[in-house]
Amino acid sequence: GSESAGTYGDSDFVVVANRLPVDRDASDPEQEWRTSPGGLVTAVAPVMKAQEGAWIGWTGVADVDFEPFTIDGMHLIPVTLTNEDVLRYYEGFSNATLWPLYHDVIAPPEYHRTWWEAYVRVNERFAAKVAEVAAESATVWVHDYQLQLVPQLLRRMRPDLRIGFFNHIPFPPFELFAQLPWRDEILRGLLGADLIGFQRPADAANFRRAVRGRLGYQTKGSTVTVPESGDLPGHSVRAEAFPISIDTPYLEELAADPAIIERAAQIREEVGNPKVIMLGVDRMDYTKGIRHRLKAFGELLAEGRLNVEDIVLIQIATPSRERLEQYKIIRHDVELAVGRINGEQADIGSIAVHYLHHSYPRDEMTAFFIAADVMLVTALRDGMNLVAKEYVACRLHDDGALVLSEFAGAAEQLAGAVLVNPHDIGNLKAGILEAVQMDPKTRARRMRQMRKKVRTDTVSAWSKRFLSELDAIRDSPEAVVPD
Ligand code: ADQ
Repeated sequence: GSESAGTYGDSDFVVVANRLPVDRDASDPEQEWRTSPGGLVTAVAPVMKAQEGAWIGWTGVADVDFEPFTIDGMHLIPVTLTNEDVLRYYEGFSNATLWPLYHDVIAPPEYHRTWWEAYVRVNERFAAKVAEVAAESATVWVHDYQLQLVPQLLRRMRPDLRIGFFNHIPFPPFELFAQLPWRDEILRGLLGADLIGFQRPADAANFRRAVRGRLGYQTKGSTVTVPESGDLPGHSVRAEAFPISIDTPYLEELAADPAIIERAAQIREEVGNPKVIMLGVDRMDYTKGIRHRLKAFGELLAEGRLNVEDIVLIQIATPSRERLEQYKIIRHDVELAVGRINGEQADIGSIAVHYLHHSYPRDEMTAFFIAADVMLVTALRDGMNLVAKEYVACRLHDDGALVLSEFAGAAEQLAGAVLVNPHDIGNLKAGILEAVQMDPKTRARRMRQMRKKVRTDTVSAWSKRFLSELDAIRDSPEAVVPD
């Protein structure tokens, strides 16, 4: 903390994300908080605990003000969202405008001025909270597409801060991004950061191209030069790839736990001890390619190329964004497809698709990963996809095969996977068959290669690399404070 500036806060490290890493335990009469699952949480929680910093975000409960609290060694600072904010900023602009636009317009993005106004208002509220709690020259790490205006807002209020931004989802090609009525404001918002991280080099390149094309700023390599404007001095911003990863040592520990291994054997028994268990684990989202996966599997069964007595598919789909129309549609389509396949292909005692629309604790999820001979990750577009990496981390005996979409960021990292184009059902079917029939030696070689990757590139290596690059960019932040 700082002694010289009484208006500054105490936190030297601040994480800012739409959601705090907690959920209300509805079954608990005391209404306690518990740590919640999810990509971003899985990625950042270990870092937060190690740093003893502050995390600013929404609790998930609308219209209620909460006091800051501490859980699992993390200092959490709630930002309040009203019901209207949730509808317009979160479900609207974040998840019905930006999410589909940034995922190749798989679903049509909706553009509404009232949603944009709410997005601006909520981003301002987050930025003001950061400005209040951050110590002088603190490091602030802003996460994801819901908060793209925070870097610039923060730079105006607190030019002493080191600001990093990480985008967890893809950054779209310029021709798609250019649809956004507020494209320039979003680019300027992000450029308030000192370092902007993306999942893939292609995402960083898309961003820099949009900056050149829309704002006319110069870029050289990964560096963007932002000229001075009004009362804001010019500065440079680095935009480059930092592919996110997982807590591999922790998952390996779980995968070696005798109770979890026993549970995996039990799952195998319970689904009828088939020759092959295939697994899908996704949020119920139209970007994940669940329908395409089911179509391919259904056709393989119908054509007799796979036999329902030998193989089952376990499809776990976590409930997600359930009030949005596009999410009601995908759930309906998935459930229709599962019902069809089971109706046409299954028999008493041999179900084809076990469909589970729940969230599971990490232990149970690990047991599923251990039980699965073939993992199906068939996203139509995905920033990274942590599930692919989690499956690999849990295969301690170098067995099992991964079918992986070339449109997931993970495809550039997991060279041992069977890569597929999920839009091409023929190709997807061929990939599934290849994985099912792959001989054990080939499986072992390919899995070993992928395991090596997730053992080196852990989530802690990821955050260390991001934060040390951020440190290096502004090692003397005092120099930029205007007099
Ligand atoms: P997501 O779209 O949520 O993340 P993903 O990367 O697969 O996608 O992360 C999902 C996480 O939730 C995984 O850790 C998974 O194990 C867990 N999970 C999924 N279903 C579950 C269930 N039923 N029960 C319990 N846990 C479940 C976003 C981006 C991704 C990017 C991450 C991290 O869309 O592309 O990889 O952020 O940056």
